Amino acid sequence: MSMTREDKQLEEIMVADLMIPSEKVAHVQLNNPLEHALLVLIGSGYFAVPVLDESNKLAGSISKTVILDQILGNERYEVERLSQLKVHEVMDKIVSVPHDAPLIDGLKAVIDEPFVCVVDEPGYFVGILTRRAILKVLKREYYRR
Ligand code: 4BW
Repeated sequence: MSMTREDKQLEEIMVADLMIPSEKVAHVQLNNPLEHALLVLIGSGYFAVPVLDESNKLAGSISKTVILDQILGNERYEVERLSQLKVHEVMDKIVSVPHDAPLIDGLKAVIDEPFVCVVDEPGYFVGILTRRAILKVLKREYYRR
């Protein structure tokens, strides 16, 4: 009989056990205009989302703040820049964790960031690990012990 996530001890939980799989993660592509990225961010309600290349490898992340900074001119928002600039020109670098890393590696990564991207061995994006997912496991452990 296979062990469910709930049966596992904290030390046995892997990043892949807790991640949101890639098909459920809102994301954008390197060559998308900022206009598209802003629509995805507003439509999804998230503050920041991962950026992927054409082969689904992780390239970075983009946030509402970065986009607004880019279009802020001296006297007005230069909204025309939303169609002129591409995501790869303004995105942030991002850290990632391997899918088979232990939970503690994911926990360390989400101390400073709200989520961390999860990659497989060749570097393909497979999902994200959020603060929320980690905090839920820690809460369960708190009451179990
Ligand atoms: O649309 C939402 N649905 C739910 N259930 N919760 C949401 C939603 N939007 C925000 N939240 C909550 C979550 O608790 O607010 C927190 C901060 O959101 P954020 O950062 O600033 O947009 C959320 O915390 P979290 O689940 O630990 O997620 C941390 C960050 O991970 C989010 C967002 O940048 C990213 N993220 C989470 N789920 C995602 C995602 N990015 C893309 N696709 C997803 N499915």
